[in-house]
Amino acid sequence: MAELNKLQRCYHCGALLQSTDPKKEGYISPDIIEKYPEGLLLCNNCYKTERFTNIPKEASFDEEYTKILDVIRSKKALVVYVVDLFSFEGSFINKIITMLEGIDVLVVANKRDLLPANLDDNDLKEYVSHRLRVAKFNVIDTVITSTNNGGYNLDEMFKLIAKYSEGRDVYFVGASTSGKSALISEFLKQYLNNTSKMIVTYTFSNTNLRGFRIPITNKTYIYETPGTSTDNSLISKVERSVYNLITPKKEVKGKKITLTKGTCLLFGSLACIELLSKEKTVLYAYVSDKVELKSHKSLVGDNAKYVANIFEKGSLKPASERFKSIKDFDVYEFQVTEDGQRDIGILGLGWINFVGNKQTFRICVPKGVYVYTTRSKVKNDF
Ligand SMILES: Nc1nc2c(ncn2[C@@H]2O[C@H](COP(=O)(O)OP(=O)(O)OP(=O)(O)O)[C@@H](O)[C@H]2O)c(=O)[nH]1
Ligand SMILES: [Mg+2]
Repeated sequence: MAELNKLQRCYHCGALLQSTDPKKEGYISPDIIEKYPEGLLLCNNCYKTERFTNIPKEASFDEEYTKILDVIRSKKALVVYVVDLFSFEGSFINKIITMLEGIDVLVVANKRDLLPANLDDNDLKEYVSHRLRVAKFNVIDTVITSTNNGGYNLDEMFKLIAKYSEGRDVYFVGASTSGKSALISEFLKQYLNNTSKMIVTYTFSNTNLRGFRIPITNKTYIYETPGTSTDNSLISKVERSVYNLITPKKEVKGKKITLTKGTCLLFGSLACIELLSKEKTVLYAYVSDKVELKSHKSLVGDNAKYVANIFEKGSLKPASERFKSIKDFDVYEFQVTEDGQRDIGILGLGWINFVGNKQTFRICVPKGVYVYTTRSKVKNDF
């Protein structure tokens, strides 16, 4: 029951949440509180009537893809796991992790150009490897790359693939838009075919899934697999014009902002993070430079109006035609329990970095977009 202290009010009707009397206003089932201790949001009644999706979720998984993973497993192939450093949290799909258990994974952490130039690559490498190992990937090595601006560490990546493939097939796996095709096209620029086989577009057995197959010896190949779903990312939820604005094209520099109790930070007309607790918090926001960042006084107490006022008019850019009314948004509450530098992120949009000090944040995002909190990827001086 102590958990109830965290929950406070239902974000839709504003009733005080309680789990003692189902007939009274603000009732929330105790099992929901136990299941989602990160903090929630809606009384049972609002949950039922509004059908809010209030669970941060991972991307969906295409069952056909298991057929490719089965082959990778049976061959004990080398997996080149491509992750997008800007949208790193989109890289974790439980089913893939489970199916690749015990398989050697070379991690290619791509889009280095989007992170601050002064960041130490070794720290980044350590961060990425650690996170993937904790997720139970069998990481044998990690390389930080970029295909932009003439390429970064691509030769090192090619060397590592040659080193670790050891007569095995190699599969490029990773979320859609992580950069697999871009990396393979860089590979092809320096590739010399010394085999009797051809490069083909290959259809994976018993599937409709296709990708390049490039011979590396007369018996082994590099396979490009289709990207896994990013349907929990903002990039897959907004229209093309908005996608182009939220996807950074160059180095993302942290923008320093101070939040005080009851103020929120707006990310265009797409999301907002509000500080509910009293500790003044300095943060650095990492988003595309096309996303307007603005601090705003919260309209506490009437959430429907609060979100509507901010997003309905779409006055800050970018704004999506698909997300305008309160019903189009999910609202989460995070209570920070860890010390040290933390991130709270909105997948596909960016993240904030701050020092954990038991703050409570309320985060409002387009429905179905994954919101996460982790130890920080890019550290700042506070
Ligand atoms: N900034 C930056 N953008 C990159 C980099 N590599 C790829 N991109 C861009 O990211 C987008 C997706 O790249 P792709 O290579 O098509 O990604 P993919 O993994 O093949 O995606 P799927 O085919 O959907 O699985 C494109 O717009 C690329 O230009 C990089 O190193 N830095
Ligand atoms: Mg591709």
